[in-house]
Amino acid sequence: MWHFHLSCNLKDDATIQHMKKSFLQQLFQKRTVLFFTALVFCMGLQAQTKKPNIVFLLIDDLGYADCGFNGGKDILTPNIDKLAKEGAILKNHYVQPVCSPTRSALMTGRYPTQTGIYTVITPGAQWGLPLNERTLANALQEAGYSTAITGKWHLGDFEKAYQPNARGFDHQYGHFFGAIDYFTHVRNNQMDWYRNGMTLKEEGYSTHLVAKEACSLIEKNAASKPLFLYVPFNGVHSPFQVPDQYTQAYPNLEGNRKKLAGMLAAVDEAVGQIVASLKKAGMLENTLIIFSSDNGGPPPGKNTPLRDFKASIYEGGTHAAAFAHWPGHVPSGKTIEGAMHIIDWYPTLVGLAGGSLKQALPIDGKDVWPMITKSGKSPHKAILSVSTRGPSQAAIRMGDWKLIVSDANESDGDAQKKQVKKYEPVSLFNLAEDPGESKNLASAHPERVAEMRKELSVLLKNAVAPGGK
Ligand SMILES: [Ca+2]
Repeated sequence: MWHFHLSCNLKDDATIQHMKKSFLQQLFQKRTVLFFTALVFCMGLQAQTKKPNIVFLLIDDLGYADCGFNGGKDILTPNIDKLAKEGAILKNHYVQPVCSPTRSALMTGRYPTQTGIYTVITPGAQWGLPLNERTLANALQEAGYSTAITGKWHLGDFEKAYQPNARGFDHQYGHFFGAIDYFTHVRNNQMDWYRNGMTLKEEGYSTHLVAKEACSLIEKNAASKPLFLYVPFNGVHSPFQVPDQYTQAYPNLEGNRKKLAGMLAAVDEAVGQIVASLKKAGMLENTLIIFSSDNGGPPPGKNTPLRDFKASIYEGGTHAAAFAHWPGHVPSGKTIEGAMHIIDWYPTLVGLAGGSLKQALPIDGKDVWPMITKSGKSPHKAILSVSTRGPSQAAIRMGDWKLIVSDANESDGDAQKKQVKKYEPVSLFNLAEDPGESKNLASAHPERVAEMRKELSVLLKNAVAPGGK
């Protein structure tokens, strides 16, 4: 101001008025710029601290190589592929070899060795996810989320206390077991279709119904609490059933492969509808979408180049097609090579939700957010895969190496029963050079085998007995 007055003495009135005006304009502009800069900064902070919605799409029995984004050639999955391309492909995302153990691992952040869920919980079973387990839905509910499951639970239903509404879900819709009839929703002559634990008689193809409920929950939830929506589709699990319109695009495929193509096309359409609902509700920009299979595909699913199928602890059983999508947060168009397990989502999602990880039971999973958004490096020294037979048949991955120790020639519930002497007592593979696990290098690397066996025995120490026994 002082300099302004001094210089003004040398000017005529018009010039002085102009300079005054110009100075005030500049001052106003600077203040305006400062104000908006501060506003944008505050909005940025608010955006950073705003809790993301979480939509977890779990596909049942999807083959590793059946979607276009992961090498599939003969089935059209445009909606899934678009999301994968916009997000980051999780190239080494491990799951358990069958349904219930993967679901319990996701829900608890703990390996089957801790929960006792090594194998499938069958209809009428008098057991389920132990009631002392805290679920991902419990943790997110405590963090202020509204929580919903639309699809397959598969963690026990024999008492209300085991059903989703008692395990942290505000809303439940869908079925409690696997392999339901897609049209009648019956399994073993019993209706397996519920809303909030009450049996429902509904017309419709289950993939359509699961998507419709998911979309309706998204649209009702808009501008309300942050949402955790768990969508475990029963597609593309057998029985191979789909409305004819979905198979018409596949004149070159035959039999169950053709049906599977149609079933996956219906799931792809459903994923597109869910994304469209998130967009319509104005939620897409603040939603983390995770996509994974619950285990490798059984035939006629394809797991190329991985060895074997569902129910196996070879990669074809436990290595899932997966990606994460969140605009501006998950890097777009990237492939993350670091290895992770589905147990990792528990601490990762609870962390993103600002929830508490303080709990009585120890968590095996690790926060993979730094890996996904920055380093690409796995936080794990070792990742465990346990067979449906329990700890006597297990695998461990450390870096590029995988060790399998087995007490039997086959896995239980083997999807490729004709194979005999499938497992040797000890096998070692280099997955970087041999992703198809064709060359057992155990005898050539005795020291590595000893080191990995030691690590495996640490992970299997104190393994609990199988549930239901
Ligand atoms: Ca499955």
